[in-house]
Amino acid sequence: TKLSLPPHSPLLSKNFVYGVATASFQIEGGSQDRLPCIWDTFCDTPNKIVDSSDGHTACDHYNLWRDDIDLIESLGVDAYRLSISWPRVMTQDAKLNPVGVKFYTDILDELKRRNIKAFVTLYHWDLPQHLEDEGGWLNRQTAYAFEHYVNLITKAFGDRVHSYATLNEPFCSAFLGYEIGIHAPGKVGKEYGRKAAHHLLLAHGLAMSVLKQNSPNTLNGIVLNFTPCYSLTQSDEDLKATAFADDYLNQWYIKPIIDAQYPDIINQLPLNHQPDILEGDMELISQSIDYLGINFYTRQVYKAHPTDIYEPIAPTGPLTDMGWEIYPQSFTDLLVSLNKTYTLPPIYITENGAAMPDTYNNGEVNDLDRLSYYNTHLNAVHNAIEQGVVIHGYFAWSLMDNFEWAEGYLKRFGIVYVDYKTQQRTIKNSGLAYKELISKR
Ligand code: GBH
Repeated sequence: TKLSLPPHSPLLSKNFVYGVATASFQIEGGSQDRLPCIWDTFCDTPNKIVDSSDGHTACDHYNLWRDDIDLIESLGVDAYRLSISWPRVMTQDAKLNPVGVKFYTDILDELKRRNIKAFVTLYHWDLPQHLEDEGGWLNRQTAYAFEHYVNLITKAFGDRVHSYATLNEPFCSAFLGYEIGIHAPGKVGKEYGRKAAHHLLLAHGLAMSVLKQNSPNTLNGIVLNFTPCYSLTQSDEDLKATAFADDYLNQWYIKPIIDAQYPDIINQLPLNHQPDILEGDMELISQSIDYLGINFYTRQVYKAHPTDIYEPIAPTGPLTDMGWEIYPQSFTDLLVSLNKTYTLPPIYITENGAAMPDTYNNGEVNDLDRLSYYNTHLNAVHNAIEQGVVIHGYFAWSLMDNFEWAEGYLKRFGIVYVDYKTQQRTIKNSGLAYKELISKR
């Protein structure tokens, strides 16, 4: 029932940053005070969300944020990673919405007062619906709309923020949202995914320029997710298929940022699947970042597919409630291999965690499986640092149970339990163990 690391681990030093993470649409509710976004529309579309739920109330953080900051403080964390709802802080005619801006400046002021570092993500998937109506991330203009929003909001926030991330997981927006359609806006087509990805990366680049101007003293970067790819066999065809999957799903988002180019497989794609890259785009995208945020949950095994290129193999090993394999070694392998492949700035693990069963007993929430996931994965981070990877912090996903996108409220990732009837929060045993680890440093 404890999180334990080797004695003298860098993860036990005071300057290693521990935090908890959330995202606006997943916790806030309070939708009456903001513009509609693509996730509102997606939730209103039949058969997209497993429990037919939506984000209109969620964890009611919109009203309960003061209590939630108390909760965050009580965990003893150094940092809180939150995201800004673009549709809350901007109006349809591209001006700041003072009500939305005040919601966040109040939160940021309160965090500052309590000495909790604010890690602010500027886009965690809640695109204003009116921009989607103009084509969303398939429209290059959306990148410029993002640049404009980032310019206004970072000026409004002034010096309240410790770190900015331009985007959370452009892979999810592009691939899940515009290529296979299981996330908002639910577009399906191989001709869409790469184009959306390029406009997202362009938006990142444009926003980086703004951040360098408006906010030179914050730690500015991007958050990418990685699902490391393993080949089922050592046969040439399986290895080749797996390498393709890795380039298509993972390297596609980091290589342009660090090396100013897409993976070579771009030349194997049909012309109408390729993005429109204009002069100057790759320079914008590859500007230096102060840190790289990495989100990690699981790995995936592949084999060659007779007609398509690669085929994912259904995992067998131990699984989380999401059906994702628990394979902590792949976390270490991923970090070591990224460090070998690229010249990287310091890394922050901006999300790691698991949906697992909780049992409520006498005011105690027992979630031993989640606790053990955290234990093995924190040790995986330790092992990566031992092998030379520079990692400055770790954020648990998530602070509390919340709207898990297409899974609705059925999957629980929190280290704090949320009773959605009463909105009561209860720190789970994993949360208590996290708190203890942090305080024992
Ligand atoms: C994150 O996405 C999000 O940032 C966060 O909002 C979300 O709540 C959290 O994770 C939990 O889902 O799809 O079976 O092939 C992570 C998304 C998870 C996408 C792992 C790729 C690979 C397993 N990634 N997934 S599978």
